Amino acid sequence: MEVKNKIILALDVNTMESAMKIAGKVSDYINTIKIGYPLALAEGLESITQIKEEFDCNVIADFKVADIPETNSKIADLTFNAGADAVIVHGFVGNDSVEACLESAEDHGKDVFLLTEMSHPGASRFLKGVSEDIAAMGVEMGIKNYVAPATKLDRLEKIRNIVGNDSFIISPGVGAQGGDAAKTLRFADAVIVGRSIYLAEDPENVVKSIIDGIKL
Ligand code: NUP
Repeated sequence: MEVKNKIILALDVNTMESAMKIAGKVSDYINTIKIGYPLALAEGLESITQIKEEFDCNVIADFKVADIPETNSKIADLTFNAGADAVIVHGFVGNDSVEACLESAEDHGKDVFLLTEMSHPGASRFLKGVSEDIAAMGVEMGIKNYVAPATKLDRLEKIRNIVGNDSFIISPGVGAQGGDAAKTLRFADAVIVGRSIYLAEDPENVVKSIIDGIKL
């Protein structure tokens, strides 16, 4: 996926109105938007279709799909049919569940991002212990797209070493969760930024300053 300025906007707002407004303010700089449960549950899968139509951007559906293979297939099919270019899938559920999403992605000509370790402190309790295995499973399965945390650079680096330089890593946790964009991009290909942009009085300015910080 080609991510303009290496920034993915996490559009975790509750109404289509504010989603459109915020995306509109940064659309000169951002071509990839991540839509997760907040917007999709509030406004339906239509939110994916509408954002894609309005901004002609990449849409990553952050549904952290984590069910049995048969259910995962249905979730992935519905997500891709709504227009998402990629879906984020949990790795801890195992290879058959992930494979179901990969098959759906292949049928639709879309992508899967495999979630390895998460960015919040609580992820250290369970996920940290298995995230390197999850990344290794992804490599065995031929997966090229990964999610790994910007808040734990040592973990991000480890996961980069496992998935290799030809894989594409997107990294959440920059800004509100304390991660730094430039440092994160030493190991990741793009950063995911939500609250620091969509809660800002001037979202465009925040995006511009992230871009300046990355160039340093
Ligand atoms: O490990 C993860 N951490 C994380 O924050 C995996 C994620 N998908 N996310 C998502 O990234 C989270 O749900 C939110 O949409 C975004 C980060 O937003 P913010 O902390 O910049 O507001």
